[in-house]
Amino acid sequence: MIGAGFMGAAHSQGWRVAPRFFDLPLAPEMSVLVGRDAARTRAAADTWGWAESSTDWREVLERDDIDVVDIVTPGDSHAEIAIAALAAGKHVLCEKPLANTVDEARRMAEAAASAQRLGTRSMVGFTYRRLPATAFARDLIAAGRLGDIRQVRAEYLQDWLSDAEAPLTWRLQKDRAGSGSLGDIGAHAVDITEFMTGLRVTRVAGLLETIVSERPVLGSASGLSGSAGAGRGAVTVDDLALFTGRLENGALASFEASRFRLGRKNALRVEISGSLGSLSFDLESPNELQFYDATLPATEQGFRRILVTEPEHPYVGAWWPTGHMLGYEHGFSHQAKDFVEAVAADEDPRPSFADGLHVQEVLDAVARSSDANGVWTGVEPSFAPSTVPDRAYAAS
Ligand code: SOE
Repeated sequence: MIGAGFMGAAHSQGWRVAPRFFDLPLAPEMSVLVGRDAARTRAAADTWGWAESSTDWREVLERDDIDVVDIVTPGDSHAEIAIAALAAGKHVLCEKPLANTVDEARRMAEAAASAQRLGTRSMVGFTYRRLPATAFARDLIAAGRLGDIRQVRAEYLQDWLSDAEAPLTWRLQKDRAGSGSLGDIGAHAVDITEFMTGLRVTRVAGLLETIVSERPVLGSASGLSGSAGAGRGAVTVDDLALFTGRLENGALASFEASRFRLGRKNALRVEISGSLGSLSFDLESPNELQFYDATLPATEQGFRRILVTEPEHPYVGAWWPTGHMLGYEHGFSHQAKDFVEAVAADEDPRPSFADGLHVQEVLDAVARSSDANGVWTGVEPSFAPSTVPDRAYAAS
């Protein structure tokens, strides 16, 4: 695994736990954790369960005993590491968003397509697809329970930047993170919409806004690029992304990504309305799905809360007895499980790098729309080796 920050901890949990709950066809061995600082990486490796640590990812890619590379670094290094790892014949799991630019993402998707011909697999870490409730929502929609999809509202709301004195970090620097709320959390809103509905976003119109343009710099510990010393530094990404999307069936979707919605801590919310019913999900209540079934008699209609905690629900059977809750970290175990199973079965896991490229193209179209004062902008497909709708791929 390359990268030793917050996502490193989350992915480590996934790799460590998945084989203990799921009967996997291959046993993942947590070999090497790679980070920039030798002492901190060694300590993280010990805490998270990696056998070795290193500060040189290139050297690690040369090793014959490494089969899988998990990339959890900031977006500015995804392309270089992923392309090198695929060229070295390693299966690659890469954190979202796939890259910082469409160009990088396209090169990654091309590398993945070449590697795929040699049996080397790759996948993007849109982990929220792998919660029981979101996977079950996808199943209900694929089974036609909502009828024709007519409207979607998808938002990802956090508030950790509301304090104008919160420090500048790499997530607020365009050269490191690519974009702000748009790529960090808006990418999830786009992916979960496409995953649940099986419909792609084809056009967008939106606006990006930077609400606090300068923040305190905390010195060398900040992980900032360039020569940012102490003092204040510029925020070079969006804080708020608001956009409308046209789905491929003609339905409209509204999207919001903000890290300034005070009180909303991690609210990835999706509400999908069709001709036969509606579904609503909120990550702040991750085990629940609200389902409105308009085929019931008018006297019995109403949103009902489905607790997605039964062994019959996706992924749940491997965990606790009926009715016991799962949380944020379980998505990472499910991600590790699905990835290992796909590798063992010689299949391409989803979301593929081509899927990740498509999300990048949506983000890019939103940025272009915003630059043009919110005009409708086409999502330009630059490369499409894998266009199989997700529901055709039995990920759960
Ligand atoms: C930070 O905003 C962050 O950790 C994102 O980077 C993740 O993708 C999201 O799952 C939670 O919030």
